[in-house]
Amino acid sequence: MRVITFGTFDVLHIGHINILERSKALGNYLIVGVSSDELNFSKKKRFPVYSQDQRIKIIQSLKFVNEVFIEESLELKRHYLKTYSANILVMGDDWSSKFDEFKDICEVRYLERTPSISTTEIIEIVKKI
Ligand code: C2G
Repeated sequence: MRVITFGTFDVLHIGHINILERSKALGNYLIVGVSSDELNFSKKKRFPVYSQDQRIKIIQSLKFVNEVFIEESLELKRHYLKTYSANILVMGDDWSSKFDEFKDICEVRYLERTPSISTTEIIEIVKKI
């Protein structure tokens, strides 16, 4: 089974590792769409701390990740799901119901987020040090 997931994965933390590990466990081939710097800027009005090349290299080096590509646009989900022949789309439950429209071409699963950690929180903590 080919599993696909998407994310920014900026300032990699245990919540990212947990969801990638659990995603892989749902199948045997894990594909990760890492959002581009431009996509982040358009969504959040700031660039990620780590550049897209760094984020891609980090995600590629994880043992449970098989393939990585750049997610250029949120509007291209269906295209990516088809291009990578995904059987299962996984996202954290902060995205609950947001991708249900793709249930016609693959299974859509929302996994529980790891509590009490996020990139934004890490940035705030580091700022205070
Ligand atoms: N995540 C998690 N637990 C946390 C933090 C994040 O399970 N404590 C999950 C999110 O739910 C998401 C993945 O880790 O599924 C990546 O999170 P982000 O890097 O914050 O990605 P996001 O900005 O949600 O980008 O097309 C969708 C976007 O590209 C998703």
